Amino acid sequence: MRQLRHYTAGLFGTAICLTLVASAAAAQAIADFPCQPITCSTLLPAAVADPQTNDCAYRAGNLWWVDYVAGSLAWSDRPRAHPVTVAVFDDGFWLDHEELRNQLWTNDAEAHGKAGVDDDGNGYVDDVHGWDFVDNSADVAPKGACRNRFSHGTLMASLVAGERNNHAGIAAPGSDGARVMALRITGCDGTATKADPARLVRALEYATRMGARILSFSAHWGVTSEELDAAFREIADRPGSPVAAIVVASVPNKGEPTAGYPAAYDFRRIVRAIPIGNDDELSPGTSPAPPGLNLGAPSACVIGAGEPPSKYKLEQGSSNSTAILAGLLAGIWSSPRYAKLSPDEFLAGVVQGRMSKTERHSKPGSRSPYLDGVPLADACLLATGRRSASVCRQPEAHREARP
Ligand SMILES: [Ca+2]
Ligand SMILES: [Ca+2]
Ligand SMILES: [Ca+2]
Repeated sequence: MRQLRHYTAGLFGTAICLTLVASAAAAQAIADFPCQPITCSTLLPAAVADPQTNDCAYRAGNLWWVDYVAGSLAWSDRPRAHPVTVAVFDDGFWLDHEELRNQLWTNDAEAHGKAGVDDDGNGYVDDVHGWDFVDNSADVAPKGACRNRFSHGTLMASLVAGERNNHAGIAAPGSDGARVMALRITGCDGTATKADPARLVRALEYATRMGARILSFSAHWGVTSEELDAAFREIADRPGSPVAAIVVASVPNKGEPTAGYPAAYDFRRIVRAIPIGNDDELSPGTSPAPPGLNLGAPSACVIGAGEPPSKYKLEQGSSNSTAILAGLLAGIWSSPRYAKLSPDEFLAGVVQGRMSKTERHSKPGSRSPYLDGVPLADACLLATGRRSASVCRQPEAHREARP
């Protein structure tokens, strides 16, 4: 059995180096294992008797990371009127993977426009589902060594919004409430492509202009620039900003001395993903993070999309925590109860006011019916500033779900 507990790759350079979880060569993505019980998924009970959810990984009890954050409570019986667009800043992703093809943010003007024409006049030609800021192209597919192979961004997008009830694979917390925008800002994972700060600024501007309300960074970097700082400040800090959004930033867990950017920004609208292993413990080697909205989310023994169109991969690392958290927040924020809240209102009233102060009460596998965002008290998320998993470390306390 592979030991899958805590891991993320980390690399800081003197230039901005985007670092993604290195994994491409570690294991070949295969199609059917999500449907077979996997022994690392033992924190929570195995089988899930849930006739309303047909995804085999969920039914096989392999989605501990969904139950751990009570992700099923972010699901909905009815289509969400206002899904939350989650911009996935990564190495691109495979739009045609079975977990993603119905979960994409779409630029309607381009989708119904003319090829070769910038139909919405936003400066990007044929940007239907996002943009490749590395090669300045509408083709957001992973490239280079990731061509037709596993890509980090594909896995991340699936953990944000992997489609529920498609008779396949996983069911992500953001399945019903999140739509993913593909922003390719770095090359294939493991290559730590040096990124141009100006490129990141352009990608940030694009994301917010096109309506992304959550920006997910399963990447971190060591050096920034004034322009990049200013762009993040406008999005994630300034009160009343017209481009206000929530940034979800990974806190690395490979012993890096600092969390890196964007987690290092002390901005009001940044939520940091703290990696929790499937032993219910804080991932060893997790970097120190500034106080603020630091929320624990699963990092290890996580299954997500692999090679297109229908393969899957088992992965580990704080990248996973970030994407899971981004999808969870989108799933909750998009519910009718909260959809009209501003980013600041949502963070103060829901994330800080409720999610970060409660502990898990649900008996795994016995979730409440879909309640469009409530009760959030079931979410096993960590209190602000508490960088331990203590509130979740009660395996004997899998109490009955409250009425
Ligand atoms: Ca356009
Ligand atoms: Ca066009
Ligand atoms: Ca699925």
